Amino acid sequence: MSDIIQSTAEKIKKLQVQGARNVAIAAVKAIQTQAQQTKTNSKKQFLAELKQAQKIFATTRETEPLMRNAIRYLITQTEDVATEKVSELSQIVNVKATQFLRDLEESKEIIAEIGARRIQNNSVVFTHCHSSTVNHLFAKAKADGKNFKVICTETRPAFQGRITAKKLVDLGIETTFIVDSAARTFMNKVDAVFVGADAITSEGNVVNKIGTSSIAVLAMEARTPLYVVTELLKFNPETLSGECEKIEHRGIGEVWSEAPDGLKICNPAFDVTPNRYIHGLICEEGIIAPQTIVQVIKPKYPWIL
Ligand code: RUB
Repeated sequence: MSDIIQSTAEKIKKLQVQGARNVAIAAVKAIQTQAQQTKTNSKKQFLAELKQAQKIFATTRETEPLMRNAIRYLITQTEDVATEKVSELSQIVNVKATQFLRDLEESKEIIAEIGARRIQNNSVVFTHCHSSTVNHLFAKAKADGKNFKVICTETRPAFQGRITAKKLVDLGIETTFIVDSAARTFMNKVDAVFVGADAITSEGNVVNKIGTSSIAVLAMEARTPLYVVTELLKFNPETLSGECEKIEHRGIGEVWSEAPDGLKICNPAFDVTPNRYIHGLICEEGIIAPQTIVQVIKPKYPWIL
């Protein structure tokens, strides 16, 4: 197993690489590098090495179907080619990985373009955690000349909201940073909520950073639309056949590093927002009802099902 797989997996586990997109991109790039450096000398060995990497990445962060889909795509594309030559297989991985990353980048641009239209001039929007896709949408709205303010939660326990806040300040967007429990206090002053996604189920329920579902309830109570800003490839195909998306539980030290002995601490990283709380999924195919995810994904990414 090449070092690049181990070291990338470690970075993902430790949140040095954060957010579903960045996690998937890091895993794809690591596999691409491994394929270039491979010392295997048969197709069987080459595929076994890819599958070993797939196994390692699957244990890094459980709730990341974009990463799983990306790796599965690379493996099936490689399995399907007729050649037995390792040099050609390694070239296939290179080409497919490059293409996958380019398509992902293109989706991000399309999503930002569509989503930015839902930010009204002189409005206030709300976000939670750090989603690179949501941030890109905000950057696009700003570049389009929209004047708007953002309210951003700190996002306990790992404070990913600080990443969002720093980036928004750098973009020159007026941002107010609040503790998670202040969300209800501010919701009445908000015109729209934009959050990212880690996973989408076949029913159109969305798994995102812990606290998202509470924010969705607050948004509904305040009649504020909540948009999920996401690439379609965060869909988990296993949910179609009845599997539930697994919710990652992280170390308790993230919550309280010097907790008293005997205290039980629980640290789920994500929660599920049911489709009825979601005004729309802003994805590369447009703004869609979450319940239509399977219909929309089928023609676009038939390989995923
Ligand atoms: C990050 C998180 C983000 C999604 C979407 O959680 O929940 O909202 O991953 O991000 P963590 P992106 O910090 O635990 O990875 O839009 O960048 O894919």
